[in-house]
Amino acid sequence: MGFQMKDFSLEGKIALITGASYGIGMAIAKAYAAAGATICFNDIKQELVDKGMAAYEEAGIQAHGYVCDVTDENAVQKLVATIEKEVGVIDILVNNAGIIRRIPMLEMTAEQFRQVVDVDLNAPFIVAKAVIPSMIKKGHGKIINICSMMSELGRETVSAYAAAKGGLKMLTRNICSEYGAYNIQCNGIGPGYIATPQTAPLRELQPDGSRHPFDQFIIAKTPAARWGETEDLQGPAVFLASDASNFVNGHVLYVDGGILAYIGKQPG
Ligand code: NAP
Ligand code: GCO
Repeated sequence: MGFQMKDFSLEGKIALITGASYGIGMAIAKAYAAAGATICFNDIKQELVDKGMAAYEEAGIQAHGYVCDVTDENAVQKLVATIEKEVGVIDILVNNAGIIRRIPMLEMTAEQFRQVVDVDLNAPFIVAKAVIPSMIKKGHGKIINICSMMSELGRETVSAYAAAKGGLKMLTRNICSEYGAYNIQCNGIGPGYIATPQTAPLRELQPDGSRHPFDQFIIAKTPAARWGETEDLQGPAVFLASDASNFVNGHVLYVDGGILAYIGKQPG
């Protein structure tokens, strides 16, 4: 059977998007709901889950929200068991929850480094490990890891984040290698610089009203000449969750307005 538009549909699918009470996770969840999926999400605090639930309701989406720290393996196992009981087996997992700490490496403590790696790398392992057994039984599954420009590039102050997101790219390839034979596709999305609260400090206006130097730097570095919006990630996320991408596995899809393709503005 050749291509049909319904290959992009997520009708009847159950998706878990971690840390999706705002930002990139919520934009992806809204796109999945529009494509027909049932949305489950978690966040680390009750206030965030409440805020997320209210936003989904306002958008006409009946989401299932749970409090769960993705670094706590017991809590994650319980979360997945609860979703299976209350909603059904998870067809699509998006490992979105993440943190960043912008501290020069020589000033960063080993504990701070570990915290970032714990949320951005260990947690995707923990959540994927919790959902894969039921995906194997069901005969299919999609795992999408939210990577970063820092899966490929380094920069001052983000050593832990870059180490974790680079590791997440390799975890993506390894899950593909280990479970591809069970019809599980594990891919990554590498967002470019996206306007969310996580990047707000990099976009703050200066006391004289001018744009933050980092903001100007990103505009100059991006062929699209703008920051990304969370909506820019919606189409790629639906594609990677849908049957249209069933032979795409172990890939990181960079959604970056062209940053990784560009050497940078020539002088003069
Ligand atoms: P974000 O500020 O990174 O937040 C994601 C959500 O995860 C927040 O609600 C956060 O709660 C939650 N979270 C943090 N630790 C958690 C834990 N242990 N358990 C459960 N939830 C936890 O938002 P974002 O900018 O939308 O980023 C989403 C993902 O995209 C992250 O993985 C990020 O690294 C990645 N990313 C972002 C950009 C960008 O430009 N914004 C670019 C590339 C990749 P709190 O609010 O309490 O922290
Ligand atoms: C930073 C940023 C980034 C982005 C993103 C890029 O301080 O450089 O926060 O790391 O958020 O992950 O893809």
